[in-house]
Parts: sequence; C-alpha cells; structure tokens
Amino acid sequence: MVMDKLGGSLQDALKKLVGAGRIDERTVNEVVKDIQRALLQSDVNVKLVMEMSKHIKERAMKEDVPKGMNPREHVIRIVHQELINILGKSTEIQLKPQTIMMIGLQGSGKTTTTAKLSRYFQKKGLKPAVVCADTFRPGAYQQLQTLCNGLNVPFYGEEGNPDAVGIVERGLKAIEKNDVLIVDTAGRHSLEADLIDEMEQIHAIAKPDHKFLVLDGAIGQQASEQARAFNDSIGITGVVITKLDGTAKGGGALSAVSETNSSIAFIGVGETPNDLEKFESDRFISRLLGMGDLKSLLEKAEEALTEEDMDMESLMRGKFTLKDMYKQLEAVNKLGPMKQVMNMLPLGGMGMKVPDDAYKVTEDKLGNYRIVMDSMTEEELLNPRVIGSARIKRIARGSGNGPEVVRELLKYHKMMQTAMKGFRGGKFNMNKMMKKMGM
Ligand SMILES: Nc1nc2c(ncn2[C@@H]2O[C@H](COP(=O)(O)OP(=O)(O)O)[C@@H](O)[C@H]2O)c(=O)[nH]1
Ligand SMILES: [Mg+2]
Repeated sequence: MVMDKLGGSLQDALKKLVGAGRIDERTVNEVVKDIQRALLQSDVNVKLVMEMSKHIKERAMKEDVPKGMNPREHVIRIVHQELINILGKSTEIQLKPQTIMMIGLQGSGKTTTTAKLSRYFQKKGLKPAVVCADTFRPGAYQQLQTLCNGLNVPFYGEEGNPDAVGIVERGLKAIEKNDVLIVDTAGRHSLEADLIDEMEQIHAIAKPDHKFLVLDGAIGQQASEQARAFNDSIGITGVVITKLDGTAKGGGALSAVSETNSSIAFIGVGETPNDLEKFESDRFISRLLGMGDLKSLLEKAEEALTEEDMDMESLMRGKFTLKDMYKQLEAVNKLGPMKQVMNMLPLGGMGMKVPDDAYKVTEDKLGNYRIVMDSMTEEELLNPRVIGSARIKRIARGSGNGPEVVRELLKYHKMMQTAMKGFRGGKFNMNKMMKKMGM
C-alpha cells in the first residue's frame, strides 16, 4: 500500500493504545510521542506536528467521552480527526465536460498524470482527449502519444513545432467534441520567467476549468513552497501529488499543501495509468490508520480486557495468583490467535517481541494449562503453594495429563509472577522468559 512506513508506525502507536491497561494521561502522552516520531520521519513540518500533538492531548483529557464510545475509541477518534485536519479539504472534481491544464516542474509527473486522468474520466463514462503542449522536452510528444494510444484516447500534437500556444489553440479545437480536454504542458527545472510566460499564454487561450499542479511526493515539505509559487503565478485549483508509492517523505508533501491556499485533488501511486486515486482526506487517513482492523481489535479488546480480567495494578504489585493467570488465559482465548493478542496486551504493546515460531507452541500449551487449572480447587488457584505432590497427582488425573504437565504449569506460573515483578522494575524480557520456559 501507499506510505506503508508511516501507516505502519501510526498503526503501531494506536495498537498500543488499544492494548493499554487504562487510558490515562501517561498513555496518551506516550502514544502522542509515537505519532510525532512517525510524522516527523515522514517529513511533516515540526510546528504542525507539535500543534497537532497539543490538540490531541488537550482534547483527550478535556473532552467528555461521547455516549456509546469507550475511552480508547474516544482517543483514536481524536487522533483520526486531527490527522484529517492537517490534510485539509480535498479538491472537488465534477464529472462533466471540462478543460484541465497540467502544470508543474519537469519530471514531477505531469505527462504520466495526464494519461492517468484520461483513464480516470474514461472509467467514469466520460470521453477524455489530450493536447500535448510540451514543446520543450525532446520526446515529450512521443511519450504522450504512446500513452494515449494505449488508452484509446484522442491525442493532438505537432511534433517539431515549438509554438506551444498555437498548438493549444488548434488542439483544443480539434478535440472539442470530447468531454474532458486535458492540456499537458512543459516544465522547467524551476519556476523560471519563460515558464511563467508560457503558462500565462496557454492559460489565456485554454481558459481551463481546472489548473492542476503536479508535485513529486519526494520533495516533502518543499511542496508548500512550490504550491505557493505556482498559485501566485496563474493560480491553481488543485494539486496532484505523485510517486507516493516510492517515497518516505509523502507525509511532508501531503501536509504541506493545505498550508497554502490549495487542496489535493489526486495522488499518484505508481507508473501505470491506473495508479491514480481521487484524494479524500477522511478515507486516506482511515486507511493509513487501518481503521477497519483497529475497530475490530477495539471490540475484541473491550470484550476481553475488562477491569476484572486485567487488573494490571494488582499484577504490577506482584500479586499474581493462578487465578489471575487463568483469567488472562481466558481473555487470550476470547481474543483469538495468540500472535494478534500479544500485540494487543500491555506486554506486547510495550514493544516486546515474541519470536514468531513461539506462538503456535504457546497457544497449544496455554490451552492445555486452562484444562489443568479447571481441575484445581479455588484454594489451589489462589494459593498455589499448597499444591504438593499428592495434589499434583490428583490434578493431573483430573485433567487427563501426566504430573509433569502440572509441574510445568506451576513453573510457568512462578515465572510469570517473577516476570511481573521484574517488569515492574523494568527488567522484563519476554524473549528470555519464553526461552527459559522452552517455548
Ligand atoms: N512510481 C511512480 N512513478 C511515477 C509516478 N508519476 C510519475 N512517475 C514517473 O516519473 C517520471 C517522470 O514523469 P513524467 O510524467 O514524464 O513527468 P513530467 O516531466 O512532469 O511530464 C516517469 O518516469 C514516470 O514514470 C507515480 O505516481 N509513481
Ligand atoms: Mg511531461
């Protein structure tokens, strides 16, 4: 998917929130810190990130949790909204006859996007056609002609003629029977006087409904500078950010646009004509955060991680009876696959990695431990020290296991108990613990 890296880090941050024992100021601060790191790595402006962090913290603490929502959902919703805020509104595109002028620096992706837009309108049932007004770059004519032929889109160009303005005038006449007329123009390495001059002249002739500025996503925050400069010259009605499939700086470009007076219309996510997406801030953020997955995780977590099931405070105090362990295993059972659960529970959420191949064994073993514990009395569950060898034999028989399994369970419990204490002291190491237990 586009912007995997940013999406992944944001999702990890929110998973931590889902798995947290309780939602307090400390948890929110920690999650916000993770979000900050993720956004900064994606080249989002520091000031913007700091402002957003402040908003999230304030709102999470001050606003009442809306009816029908739990505290976790409340905070996730705030994060969601604040991220959408950074992106701002998206450009509205109407599905009707119109003229579109493509502008931007050389190599930003204008010509590729021209083909992508043709495909986009084609799929919506409109008839697009294209004029090639790039008389600057050698091979521009060929490139666009090949793309248009591949899509069966009418194409007008005059190979070898340097008069871009004349070409646009004749071209728009030649293709006027089509619905969406797209003019691909030339770029330069920077916004130079002769480029501005040419743009203004083409603009006057074409009278476009839309002027799309095409920006390479890899330029990150510089997007705002370019958007401002082009907007000051002929004005832009929307921005297309390309190459989001190949840059880690995408967050910078996306967030920088709304700082100017413009909005994002489309994003380019690959090199083929189909790799274009209509940009909608809301949907984009939902996908980035993996809202679908997050929602189902939340539901499961709420079901399983009730106060009674996961009394983290008593666990942290080192009071960890077999009964507590049983409750945990029950919660785990309700939650489903071990791997998913480990990432959600406070332990997993705190970044402790469990080796992949450990999950399967662990799941089976834990399942059996529950059966063993079903054969124990209340007294034994609360105070495992009373379990001597006679009781071990009885419990083993009752659960259809050998006595070694019961001993193993008691050892496991002891280790968990020690781990909980050690964890409180910051010494907890899941990997080491699992290894010791032969898992
Ligand atoms: N990966 C990727 N490459 C793109 C995208 N958009 C454009 N490109 C590539 O960027 C290069 C320059 O694109 P082009 O359309 O010729 O830029 P122009 O000079 O502005 O017309 C080409 O190699 C394109 O294939 C995109 O969204 N993703
Ligand atoms: Mg081009």
